[in-house]
Amino acid sequence: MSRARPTGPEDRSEGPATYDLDLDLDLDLDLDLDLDLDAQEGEDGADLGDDLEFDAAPVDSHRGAFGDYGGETGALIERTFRERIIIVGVTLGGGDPELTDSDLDELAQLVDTAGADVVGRIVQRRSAPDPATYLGKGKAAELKELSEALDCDTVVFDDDLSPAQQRNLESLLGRTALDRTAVILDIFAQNASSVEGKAQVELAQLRYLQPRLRGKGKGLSQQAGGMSAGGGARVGSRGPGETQLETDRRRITRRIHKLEADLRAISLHRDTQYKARSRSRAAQVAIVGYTNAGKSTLLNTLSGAGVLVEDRLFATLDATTRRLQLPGGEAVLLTDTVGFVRKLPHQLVESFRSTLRVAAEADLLVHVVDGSGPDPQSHIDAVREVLAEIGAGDVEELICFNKADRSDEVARLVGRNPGSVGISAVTGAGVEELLLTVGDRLRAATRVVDLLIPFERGDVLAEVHREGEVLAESVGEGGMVLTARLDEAASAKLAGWVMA
Ligand SMILES: Nc1nc2c(ncn2[C@@H]2O[C@H](COP(=O)(O)OP(=O)(O)OP(=O)(O)O)[C@@H](O)[C@H]2O)c(=O)[nH]1
Ligand SMILES: [Mg+2]
Repeated sequence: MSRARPTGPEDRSEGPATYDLDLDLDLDLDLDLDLDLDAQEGEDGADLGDDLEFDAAPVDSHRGAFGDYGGETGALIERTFRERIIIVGVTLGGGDPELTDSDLDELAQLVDTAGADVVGRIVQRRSAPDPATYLGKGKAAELKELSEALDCDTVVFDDDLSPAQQRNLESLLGRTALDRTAVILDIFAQNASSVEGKAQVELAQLRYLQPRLRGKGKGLSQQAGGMSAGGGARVGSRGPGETQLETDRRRITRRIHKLEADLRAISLHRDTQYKARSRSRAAQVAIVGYTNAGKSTLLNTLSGAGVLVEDRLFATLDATTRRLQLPGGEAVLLTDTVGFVRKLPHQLVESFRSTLRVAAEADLLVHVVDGSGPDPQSHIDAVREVLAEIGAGDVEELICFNKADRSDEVARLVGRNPGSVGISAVTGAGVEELLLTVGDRLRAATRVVDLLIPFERGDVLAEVHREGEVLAESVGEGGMVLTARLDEAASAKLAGWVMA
């Protein structure tokens, strides 16, 4: 099969047509990433729900530290052994139990990616979550029995638990109770490698942690102190609880402010680079999609970018940009982005907002969908939801069904979705057509105009070159005559010079 050759005529003299535009943020930001919140679980007694009478006896059976919000940043999970985990899903209201099941399949994959084993699952149908334990009382008791029978370390709920629910469940079960958000945050923490990525993930974790600081019943706090993954007895001292809690709160708040300031600085730096790139006249194309859809594989196939590709969720956290030449000769800047998932934690969306701006500011989104998966449409919907949340809902979107080498379903999906393309990012099949379509879609979003610029207006001449693609230029009467391809914004700015 033919592979895309991103080498255009202009570039032959300069070698390969791809340029490494990796944003090396060599700012001296003093990010101080080893957060040491050594006593963040202030001892505030077993603060259980008002109407609950749980047996909050100290727990001495469970080994897990998964969810022990330990002092080490990025350490929500115990990794010295594989924790045994029970996952829990609730179908609410008139919801579809099959959907709960497929959500739980995905949660199992997330737990596995985080480095733990799913040993059981429990589902329930309820009209609304129980305010105290999310599950109903009877089902919660069943969960406790199952936890003991399977000797599990941690239970993970597919939906968000409130800090109080989490606390109540832990007291009842004698085990760590977590939610999907915590697992996703944990995976992100494991995968973060750049300064910016680490800061973004840490910020999201702290925002998650902050309302849970008061979180643990007495028994568990003592337990956690003795078993912390990060080592050391963090919660050992029985100091005046409230005071310690206040201190911890303040430290977290300070740290959050510091991270926010650092990220603002990085974002400013990015703005400068973005402006420099805009001047390069190349259209911006962002590759977006569900996690594991094949976005990085596609960027690598197109540009030899060498981006990490793994059969693993959230392998990519940092945006990587490469310049490449479309078959029509025009240059585009192609950016690989972080993958999305159903119920992506809002803390992460918030923290990654600046990275994701690349999608909001793109001229075109190539939305990669795993066409071999069980339910591509639900992935498309989830991605569009996040895109809307980050202000990219209105950007032109080109749906690209991937993994055609693995499933015939891809061809059927393309047939059912006019305007979409089918590819295999691995073999390169269909990639040529994808690039042609990208070129067409970009051209459709621009228009070609003739401009007359007076000789003395060198500034306007420069602006046309900067903002548009000049196709022809000649000397006319009283000025330069230019034929240029302009996007909407540039057309508006230069409207005064357009020839009638
Ligand atoms: N069979 C097949 N596998 C593919 C194809 N494209 C990607 N994959 C595989 O799918 C897995 C995920 O690929 P990535 O490129 O890392 O996916 P991604 O969308 O960047 O994922 P995240 O960065 O985790 O969001 C890897 O195991 C790839 O080898 C394809 O066209 N065919
Ligand atoms: Mg990737």
